[in-house]
Amino acid sequence: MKLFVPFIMSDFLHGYETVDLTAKRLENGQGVEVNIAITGASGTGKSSFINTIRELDDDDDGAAPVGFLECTREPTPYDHPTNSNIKFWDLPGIGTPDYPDLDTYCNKVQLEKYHTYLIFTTTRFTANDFKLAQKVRLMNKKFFLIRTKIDENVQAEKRRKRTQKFDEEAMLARIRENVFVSLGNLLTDDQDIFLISNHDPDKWEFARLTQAILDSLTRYQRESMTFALGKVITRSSEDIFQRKVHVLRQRIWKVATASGAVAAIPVPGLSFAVDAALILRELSLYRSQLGLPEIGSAEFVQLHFATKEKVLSVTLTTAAQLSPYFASYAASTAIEEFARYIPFIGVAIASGISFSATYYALSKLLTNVEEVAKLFLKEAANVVD
Ligand SMILES: Nc1nc2c(ncn2[C@@H]2O[C@H](COP(=O)(O)OP(=O)(O)O)[C@@H](O)[C@H]2O)c(=O)[nH]1
Ligand SMILES: [Mg+2]
Repeated sequence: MKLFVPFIMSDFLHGYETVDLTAKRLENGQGVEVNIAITGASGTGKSSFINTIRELDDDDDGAAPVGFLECTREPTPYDHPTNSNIKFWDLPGIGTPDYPDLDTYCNKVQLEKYHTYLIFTTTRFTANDFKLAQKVRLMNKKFFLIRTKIDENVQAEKRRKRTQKFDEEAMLARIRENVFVSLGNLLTDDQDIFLISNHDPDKWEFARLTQAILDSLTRYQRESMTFALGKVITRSSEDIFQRKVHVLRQRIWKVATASGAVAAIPVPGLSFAVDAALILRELSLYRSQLGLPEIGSAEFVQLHFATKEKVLSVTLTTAAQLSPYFASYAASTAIEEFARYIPFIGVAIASGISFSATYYALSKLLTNVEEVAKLFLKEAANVVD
């Protein structure tokens, strides 16, 4: 236990404020705002993209209106349904009556306030798109060029080449090259061009785009944004799944610190004090983030018996069910109970034990949820095939 004492001691010397802050940050990265600018000419699929990444249908409540021809528009923020700190800003196109030129546009949409810029285009890359890209580069910020409606290109090309062999890779390479050339020297890497369809987020480069957005954010922003990605995207990309595991694992020490500071609730059967509610809440986050189905849901009911059992094994709801995860810490309980009677140092040692026990339990729980989620995804994929 000695290992943890200096760490916790320094936390105590900093007072309870750091702990309060940690507890607040634990709430899904609340308090960190992420503004993502969605821009480009009208009809290029900006609103559709916002709906797709939020996993909403176009006619769902709160979805961005899709298919509206040119209309007077203000920049409109769309909150992510589970994290209002993430805002996708549907920006109007430059050259419309209210935004006749780039300067007016930049002032009205407050171009400098965004963290990441996505410039949308379909068949024609316009002069305004070019100017906007130039402006973002001048602000020393990153932009991505999004070429939408790839599904339509694929369909058209297939129709045309009915009798010959259709080479999708070659067609995609051609589209990428065209966009890259239109950008002059504004982009140095053609991998900053993303070929997507808003109607098929599990195809082409939709998943790669979501990853690139994450990469462009700071660590705290990345955490909120990663958690905001929904089931469809998580399940369609192994990479996003692994990123979620990674972000959840990085959080463990923060949760353990918060738990170490409020050691209060004994774990039944172990006379052992940890913040069980905090651990159970975190476990529930692991399950929902890694895409495990709710017990009793249609998806759950269809699973094989063995998989059901596994899903149930990580669906804990009471402090008593956590006991096995602390079993190897039982031996140090006596030290903790004793240490409580020694002021200050005693609190630090007691907290140290809660910290390490919580850390240990969360690591184990996350590993288990990861394993079960992979098993579940494999089974779900087989059902689709
Ligand atoms: N086939 C196809 N149609 C799309 C795609 N993205 C958007 N659309 C359609 O294009 C039209 C304009 O889309 P919208 O999102 O309103 O464009 P915005 O004006 O840029 O916001 C709508 O009819 C959409 O359904 C796509 O990736 N593939
Ligand atoms: Mg729109």
